[in-house]
Amino acid sequence: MTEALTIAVVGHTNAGKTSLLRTLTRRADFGQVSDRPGTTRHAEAVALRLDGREAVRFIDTPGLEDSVALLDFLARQSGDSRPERVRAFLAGPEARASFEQEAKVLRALLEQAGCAMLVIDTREPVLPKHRAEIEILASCAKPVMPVLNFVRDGASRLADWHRALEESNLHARAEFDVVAPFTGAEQRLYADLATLLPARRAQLQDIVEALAQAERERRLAACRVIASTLIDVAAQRRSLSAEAFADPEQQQAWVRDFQAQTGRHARRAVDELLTLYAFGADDAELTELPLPGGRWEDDLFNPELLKQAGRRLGLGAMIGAGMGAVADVALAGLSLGAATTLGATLGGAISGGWQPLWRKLQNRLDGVQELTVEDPVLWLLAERLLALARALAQRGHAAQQRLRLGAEAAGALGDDGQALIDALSAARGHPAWERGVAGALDDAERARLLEALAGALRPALERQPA
Ligand SMILES: Nc1nc2c(ncn2[C@@H]2O[C@H](COP(=O)(O)OP(=O)(O)OP(=O)(O)O)[C@@H](O)[C@H]2O)c(=O)[nH]1
Ligand SMILES: [Mg+2]
Repeated sequence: MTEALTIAVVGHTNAGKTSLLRTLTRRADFGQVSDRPGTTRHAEAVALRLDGREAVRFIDTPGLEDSVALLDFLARQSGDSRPERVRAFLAGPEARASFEQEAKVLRALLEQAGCAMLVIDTREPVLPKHRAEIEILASCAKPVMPVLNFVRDGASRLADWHRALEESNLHARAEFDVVAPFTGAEQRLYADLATLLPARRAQLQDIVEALAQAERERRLAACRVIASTLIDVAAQRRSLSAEAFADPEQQQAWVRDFQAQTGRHARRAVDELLTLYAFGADDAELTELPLPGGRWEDDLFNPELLKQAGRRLGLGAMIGAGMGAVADVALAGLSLGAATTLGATLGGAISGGWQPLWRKLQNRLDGVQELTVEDPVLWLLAERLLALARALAQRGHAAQQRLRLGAEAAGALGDDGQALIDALSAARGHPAWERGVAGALDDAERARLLEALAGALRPALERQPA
């Protein structure tokens, strides 16, 4: 097996070296990231693992500080070639004194790495210190791949940097925004690296393919998470006896419990999506996904949002049509039925000689009230989980800001929504398909519906938001 490629990540302090590594390795917990200069103090390795093995070994390094003075110092070292002069410097006393930080960087590049990624904050003007940095790195005689960072920032001076790099004979380069990476930027980065490392071409091509495969698998897994949750909620059904229903307090508690249970299904999906995209479920930045009107999962029963979802579903003012019977119960998004659907399901299964038992059951169920969710709730839930999955797929693991999902969730389903809702109606007759209930049943039929729904969700997940 080919040995993992080792890449030293170098550059000026605060250029985003540690941030780049968080994003490339999907490790939000790697190293320390801060606006303070000189955050990373030592060279530290971190691996990109693909298919269970180390594909790339990165070495994060401290920022290069006094590059102009160091370049001058290197020129005065003894040795016939530039790498020899760097070695002489590393063996000398200054590598432990005034150039201690720089020595750590050069040692990592010269002794451990096969190449360097030079991270550049493109908001900075090109200064002599940057040119000196490039000269110093060239002295190590290893391929250097500039990674232009902060390219989405309004202050980015991209054209100046393109020119400066070409003047320094660095013709390959990658553009990146570590906080919000462009789709495919990561794969392009490794593909471009192959032009600098021809001997590693096949290995880098494998990495590109493994990354693409991992992305496809994550996307499919995300669709399955969403599909399974939609089945849970479509299947969700709770009954209440006629007497209990007559008591307003019990009735309201029943509705609240039902809504809370829907919220728990939604929350589980959120947690699973966070884990899938390697954002910790207890990640402080993501414990809340603030939306107008309160907590993410409570909002699923927000009457105004439901009305909007109902309009997108072509239902007009239909929402809550079943609520006329109980004006004192807030039933936005919920349907009330006298256990008829459950009766129908049992009725289908119990035939012939079972008629007497069936009649008994029917009597028992008489007067029993049932709650189920209306289609707009499913629609809203599907839209939000899709929007979340999309946002997570595009989020760099260096992102420092809390993820905010707002109005862009509306419309996430596009034209695929109606078919999805129609397909979900199959789950309504199967209360046992709700995970977590007593007697929950994950049968082949549920699995088939799950796969069909996941397949239907995929185009919507792959579509880039406008
Ligand atoms: N918006 C945005 N912020 C970024 C980007 N890259 C880095 N940052 C921020 O820039 C600051 C410095 O990032 P670090 O990753 O700590 O930089 P570094 O190069 O490792 O810095 P030292 O360890 O001090 O040498 C942090 O506040 C990051 O959140 C980017 O592409 N976009
Ligand atoms: Mg750092």
